[in-house]
Amino acid sequence: MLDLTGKRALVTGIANNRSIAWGIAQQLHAAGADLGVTYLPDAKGKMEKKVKDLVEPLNPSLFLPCNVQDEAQVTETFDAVKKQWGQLDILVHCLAFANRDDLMGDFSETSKAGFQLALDISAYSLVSLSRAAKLLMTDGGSIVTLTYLGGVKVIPNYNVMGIAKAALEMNVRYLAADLGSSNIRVNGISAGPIRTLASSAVGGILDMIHHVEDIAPLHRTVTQEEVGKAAAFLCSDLSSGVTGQILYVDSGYNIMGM
Ligand code: 0WE
Repeated sequence: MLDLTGKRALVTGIANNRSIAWGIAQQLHAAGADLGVTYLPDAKGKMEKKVKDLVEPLNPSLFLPCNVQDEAQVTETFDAVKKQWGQLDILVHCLAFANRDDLMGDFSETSKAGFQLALDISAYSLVSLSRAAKLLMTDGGSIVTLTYLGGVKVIPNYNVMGIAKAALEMNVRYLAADLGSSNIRVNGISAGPIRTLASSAVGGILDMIHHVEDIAPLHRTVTQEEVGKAAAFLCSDLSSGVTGQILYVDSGYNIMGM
């Protein structure tokens, strides 16, 4: 059985009740994990209130602001984890951002600043969080991130995020190789398109969902719960021999050529 009792899990990237990170947090909680939750702080504290109310039923032991663009906030987050738990078993990375203008139109128009922003938040952040997590994963651990097919194949308008996801997927492999000797596993889940805050801001997401329903072997989209269950597997001892992998949770869409 999948049992995460006594495991301490830090979950990033919950923005609202449609977040894939929320689906993952619920599954980790259901499996018995003790949760820490980070949120993206904003000037008015709206996100803090929203996420705090959402996660309250999961009784998180930690609720921390963490903007990964600010290295000091990453340090403070893991200082707080160390103080509360002493060690960490699970890190869930569900962070991505690109400027909206860079998720439409000509890819060749992507600015250096937009490129760097997308790569910083969506790819480099896995390196900085993993480096900090490693120091606390003294009994080994599991790190899971979220990726998308657009990092492997060209998806119209995904543009700079595709480059960021390609970098993220290589981060998974290099981090897995680096941290394996500490018995820390690093894996990615490549989720099919789901309606979330991030994807709803994208033009044509409904058309993409209908395309998946037509083409994918399961003829439907996946849910946050299904991604959460796969994440719980990758976080648990059931996947003890699995590292450096990208697990597709996409109704099988990625296998199709036509
Ligand atoms: O990784 C993503 C979305 C990531 C994302 C979304 C936004 C929207 C709002 C990153 N940055 C931003 N910035 C914003 O201002 N997905 C896998 C969902 C997604 O996004 C797409 C997709 C799909 C699928 C963008 C274009 C085409 C398809």
